[in-house]
Amino acid sequence: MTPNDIDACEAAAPAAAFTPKTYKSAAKPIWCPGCGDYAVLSSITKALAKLALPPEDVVVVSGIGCSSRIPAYTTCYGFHGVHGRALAAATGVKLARPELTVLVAGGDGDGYSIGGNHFLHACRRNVDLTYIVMDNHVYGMTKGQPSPTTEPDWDSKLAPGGTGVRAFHPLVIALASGANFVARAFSGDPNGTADIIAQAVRHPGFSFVEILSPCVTFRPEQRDWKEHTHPASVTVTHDPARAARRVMTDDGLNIGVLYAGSRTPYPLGPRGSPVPLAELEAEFAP
Ligand SMILES: Cc1ncc(C[n+]2csc(CCOP(=O)(O)OP(=O)(O)O)c2C)c(N)n1
Ligand code: SF4
Repeated sequence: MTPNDIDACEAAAPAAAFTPKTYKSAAKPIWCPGCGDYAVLSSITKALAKLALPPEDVVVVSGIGCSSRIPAYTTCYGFHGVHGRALAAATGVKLARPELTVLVAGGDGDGYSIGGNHFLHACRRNVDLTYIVMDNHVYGMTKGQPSPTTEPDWDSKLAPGGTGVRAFHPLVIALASGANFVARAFSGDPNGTADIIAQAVRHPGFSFVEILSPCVTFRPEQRDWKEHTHPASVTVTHDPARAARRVMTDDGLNIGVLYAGSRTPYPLGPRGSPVPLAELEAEFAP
């Protein structure tokens, strides 16, 4: 074949199809057998295939935890950073490269304990990111300590009799802080979760997807989520107060897109005219 023949063949070939496999790296996940995070990884790859996003146009950013291993298992660009700082790193990536799709992934310990403050301000800023939290109500990687979403009476070797401390409510916090899209998903429904993630990516601004993802090792009873999760009986609302009232009073197991807002996302281009550095230095000169 001459180079011209090759050009002609390429022109005639259909555009490269994106399948979930396109986004799966050769690295083999080391999660415990049965961990919910396997299915979340699969949902992320299905969502990206549905959106037909070239892997090189997607960045997956995480902190530390079993769930935060996700970037290594994808073919997208990845950043596995420090514990609780994934949202800060992701915000920097999006501001520097607004044309990229930025997903942030991690656990409830990473996102709501050490990263709690960053979570509030990411919701407030409303930068166009998709934040996926695999919530198993425990620190899996460090062997079973209670997390902010752990039930107060969960009895374990590390917290005998339970912590007695009320659980954090991530969806209400997200709504109160300004997240522009709020959904709850369940890892046991990978197709439904993929659909929710795809909607979250498409929605402008800060999208928050809380995924119930069982830790079968330290919370084996979470296998029962399969029997108890159910589709939300209400349709999505655009009113944050209404959404907050609903999630404050629901059973914590209803699945679906619960809120879709219309706040203007944080502007990604340059803002205002930069002040020359010399001028600023002069102001602070002794
Ligand atoms: C600054 C810092 N503090 C504490 C740790 C220890 N640490 C690693 S992962 C983790 C919690 C992980 O829990 P979660 O985010 O819920 O993820 P999971 O492992 O359950 O997926 C902690 C406390 C750390 N790596 N760095
Ligand atoms: S410890 Fe829990 S969260 Fe971590 S891989 Fe095992 S099952 Fe998953």
